[in-house]
Formats: sequence, structure tokens, C-alpha cells
Amino acid sequence: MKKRSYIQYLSVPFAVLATLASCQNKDVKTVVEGNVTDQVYVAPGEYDEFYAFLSGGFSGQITAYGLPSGRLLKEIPVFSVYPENGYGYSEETKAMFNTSYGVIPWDDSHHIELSQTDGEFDGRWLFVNGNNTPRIARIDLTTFETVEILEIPDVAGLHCAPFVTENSEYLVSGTRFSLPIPQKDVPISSYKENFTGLINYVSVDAKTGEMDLAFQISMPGFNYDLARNGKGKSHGWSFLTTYNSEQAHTLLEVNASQKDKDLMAIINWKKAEEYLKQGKFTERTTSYFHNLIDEKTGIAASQEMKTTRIIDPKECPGMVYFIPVPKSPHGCDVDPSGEYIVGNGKLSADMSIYSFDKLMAAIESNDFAGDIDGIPVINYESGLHGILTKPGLGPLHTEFDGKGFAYTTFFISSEVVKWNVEKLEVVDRQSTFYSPGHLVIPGGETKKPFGKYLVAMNKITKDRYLPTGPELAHSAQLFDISGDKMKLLLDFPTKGEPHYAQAIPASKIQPNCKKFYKIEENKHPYVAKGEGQAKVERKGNEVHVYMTAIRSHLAPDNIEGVKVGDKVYFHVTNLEQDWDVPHGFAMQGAATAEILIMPGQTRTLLWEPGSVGIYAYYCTDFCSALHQEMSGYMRVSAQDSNVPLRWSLGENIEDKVEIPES
Ligand SMILES: [Cu+2]
Repeated sequence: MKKRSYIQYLSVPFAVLATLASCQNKDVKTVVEGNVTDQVYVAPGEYDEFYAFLSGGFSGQITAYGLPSGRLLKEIPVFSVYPENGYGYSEETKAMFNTSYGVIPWDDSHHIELSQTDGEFDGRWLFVNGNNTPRIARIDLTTFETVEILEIPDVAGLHCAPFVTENSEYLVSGTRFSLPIPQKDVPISSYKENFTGLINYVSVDAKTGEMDLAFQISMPGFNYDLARNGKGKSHGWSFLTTYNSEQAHTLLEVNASQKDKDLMAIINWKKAEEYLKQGKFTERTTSYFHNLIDEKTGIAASQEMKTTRIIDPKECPGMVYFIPVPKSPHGCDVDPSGEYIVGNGKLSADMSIYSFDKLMAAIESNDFAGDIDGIPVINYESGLHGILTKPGLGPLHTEFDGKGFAYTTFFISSEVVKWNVEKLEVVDRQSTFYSPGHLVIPGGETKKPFGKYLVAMNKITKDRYLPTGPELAHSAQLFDISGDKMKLLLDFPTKGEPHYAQAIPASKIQPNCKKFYKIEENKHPYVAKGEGQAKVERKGNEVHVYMTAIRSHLAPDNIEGVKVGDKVYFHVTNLEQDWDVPHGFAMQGAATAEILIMPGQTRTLLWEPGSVGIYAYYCTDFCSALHQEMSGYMRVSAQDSNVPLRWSLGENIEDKVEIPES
């Protein structure tokens, strides 16, 4: 296949492309040189060296892979309901999808951010943004479960999120689409007068990881695209790329491509903290939801938040600056030293690399080319470390190897280019298959990258895998970057659109991984901590079944006295205290398929029987040789029947005492 045909799909002006170097269309079969099997083969019984977390894009999830094998380890449901374990269906997790727009059981997950301490991954939490309904989620890396989701108010398309600061003080995000704030019914053509962009700072509790919207900064109505925070000498600063500085509101592919350059926003968040302390903010009434799982009960609860604090740069000098950046920028990446910031334009032949020291000197000496809405614009040349000229077509994202080199993906010319950050020289290029978006080097955005592997996440995979109808799997490609030249090692298919990823040494997560929940610490209100506590209770038309699961039976396994019109809550506690022994629970005719209950955990399935009869329930996770026998029956009677409420296990239900209705 001809890679250049992709150009036809893109709306990049041809004149721009024609002047640029074209890629070599290498023969696919000869790209892998020599035998690289040894480098990616992880023998049975051995572990991978790294965990890689890939966002699922439009699947709303995250997938964990092992590197270098590319083996899929787990799918972690985040913003979308998940049939495998009942996330979003179980009564405990339903509240995770509450938002100011109602229950939203779907989203588009984009950027993975691992928590950091002193500029290095600490293996505690994983953060990811929901792009469509603006949200940020936190995953606990001891359990690989989503434990918190915070909505971000008054923004749209939260693509620019959730970028972590050096000690996880904040997660920084910016609105992709500016909006009227507060929302109002205005002509779209009044964009320039009525639309505002917000940059949001979510604080992270250093002990618990709990998130809180600390403040928002009101900005001109541009599109905020991507960000990184400073590290080392630039700690305390955030860098965000923005496009559509034309403030167009229609046919952006043309109308937001008018000017020669766009802008990078530079924010001193320590200064913002000072202004916050001085009370220089406006408190705004709005609505957004904070959903948090209680560690002791395992139950999510939602809180509607009603105020937010907005800081206006016009009233807070020294807090926000702009500098021109090549047209339609995407990536905005800070090198491990914190000195260099890579800004690149998708529509530019060159990449601009900024120097933090020079930016600070320019600010110090008021070296400005004017201002936009009271925000000073630093003179382009004054902030530049230099320009990397014509490295490829359509530069997107850059990561670093910790040895002085940067690696940038080129979407249009389908390649990864390695270049020397100090000298601004290209030193190597490798084709990808095809059209890479993000790339990741384990630790590549931290102070200490593990410059051994690079994974390119490609948008198109034509001809790489066996065809699967009109849709093909997206692709991750693993490169060895330990030597002077990059070496392609492996392709592996991914779930959804692997938007961004981060990878961390397994040694930082593996020792802390939880094996089971301690049953004595289970504070769920409907827990049954042993079969002696299994029971059925009626409260009006609600029936609560306190059920236990242990190899190889469910208790109780005979239940009578349930009526049509009841709401039956199966609270199933998995009594196992052993690693990797979940039990499942499914009820015939239930509107949701099943729940999966981890050892020591309680999960609840709601079932509303619609007609009389005998219904079977069973364990869905093949847990023992007698798994098929792990089942039970429920008898459902007419609404006006007088069948008593009874339950049993291992004895005739007729011998059980009748329970009077309460
Ligand atoms: Cu089972």
C-alpha cells in the first residue's frame, strides 16, 4: 500500500506539503532487521519489565499491557460501563457516571498521566481525562480500579488534560472549545465577544489522591490543545499550546489557519496560588459532580459541587504570558531538564524549541510584542532556543530518552524522528505503520526517562494484521531506542483508539498490588461476612438478599416469597481470601448481564422480576471444578400471593421458618 495516499485525506494545504521532504516508503517486510525475537519474548512464567497504560480513546477505557511483550494484561473501565465486571451496572458503581448533564455512561478517554513525586513516576495513581463530558478520573494502582471521577465545569472537549505537575500538586487542563460563561443563548457569530476559555487546576491530595478543583483561569476564547508542566528549574510553570487564535467559529480547517502562527500560553501557577490567597478571584455559581468510591464500603457516592473560583489574568499581572508558536500546534513537551519546551505546528515545516531561561529573561526585561486581552505576548525570537528545520511532515508529539535526544512523531510522513535537543540536529528516522499520533517512552515526560523502548501509537494499520471487516485494530509499535539507531521490534493491536500512553517499571507497581480485599475490613452495609450471615430481608417492595459466594456454592441457593413488582437487590459478598478468585453473579432475565465480585468484596445487582415462575441464578466466573454446580433458584409469585419469604442452603426450604412481611 502507498502511505502517501493518506495525504489525500488531510486538509493540510498542498503547497505546504509539497515543499517538504517526503518519506521513504520502505518495504514492510524488510523493516525488521535481524532476529529481534529475543528482545520481545517474555518466556512463560516470566514477567514483563514495564507496565504500559494505553488510553482507549472512544472506548472510554484504559488498557494495561506488558512491555516488551505487548501482552494485554487488563482493561480498566473508567468512563464507560463495562460488561466484563458490571462497572457502571452494579449498584456500588452507578454513581461514578453522575454528571451535571445527568448519567453519562460513555466517554472518550485521552491522556494518561501517572502520579509523580519529585518529577518521577511513583506508581500510586493514574489519571485520565474524559474528553466529551469534561471529567478527570483517578485509578488506584494497587487495585487497578477507577476510584474517583471529577467533572470540570464550564469547559467543552477537555482534550487538554490532565497534565500532572512535578509532585502531583495539580492536574492542569484547558478547554478545547471555548464557551459563553455562564452558558447563554447567543448567536454563534458573537464568538469573539461572548466566548471564554478556561484553564483548570485540579489539586491532588498528597496522601489520599483525592481531587479538588482548586481554581480556573479565564483566558481568551481560543482552543486549548495540549500542555505539560515545568520540572526542575521550570517547576511552578505550565505550558499550553493553543490554536484558533483567529477565534473563528466556522470551517476551522480554513478559518483557523489564517495567521502565520498561533500561541503557547505560559502560566506561573505558583503566582496563581498567591493571588488565590489574596482573594483575587471571582466565585462563580455553577454545577459539577464529584464521584468518589468509599474505600471501606466500596460504594461510590456523588456530590454536586456548586462553586468555582475563577482568576482573571487582567487583574493578576505576572501570572500568564503568551509566545507565538508554529501554526496549529499540537504537542507542547518539556524535556527532562526542564529547560527546553518543544512547540510544533502541524501546518509548519519547522519546530520551535523554547528555552525556559530565555523566556524568563524576556519576561524580566519586558521583551514583549504587545498583549492580547491584557496578557503580554513575549517576542518570538526572544524565547527561542532554536528551530529544528524541516524534520518531517506533520509533527505531533515529542518524548525524551534522558540522553539528550527527543523523539517526535510525524503524522503525515508516518515516522518517528530522533533529534538532538541541544544541537537541534536530526540523527535518525524510522517509518511507522501508519500515521502515528502520540508516542511514549517509559518515563519519557519525567525527569528520568527509561530510554530503552519507545511505543508509537498509530491511527491506521492497513495491511499489518489479518483483516477484521471494515474496521481494523489500531496499532502500537515497539522500538528499541537503546542504541544510536531506532529498531522496530514489535507490532501489537490495541483496544479502541490508543490515544496516549505512559509506561512505568513494573517494580514500581507490582510489590504494592492488592491480592484481595480483607473481609474483616469490608464495611459495606449489606455485607455477609460468613454463610451464617446470609439472609433475605423484605422492606416494602424491596427485597435485599445478603448472599455469599465461595467455591462452589452461593448461599442461599433456594429463595421463595419474592413477588412480581419487587425490586430484588442481590448483595453478593465473595468470601474467598485468596488471590485471583473472583466470583460472578448473573440472574436470568436481569436487565444487566452480570457482576464480578473480587475476593472480600460486596457487589450488588438489581433485578426486577416481571412475571411469576422459577428463575435460575449462577456464578459466571469459572472458579472451581464444581463451578457449574454454583447456582440457585428463586421462586417469583404473583403480587397478591401469600407465599412466605424463606431461603435455604443444603436443606428443604419447606423446613425453614416463615419470615413475616415487614
Ligand atoms: Cu464461582
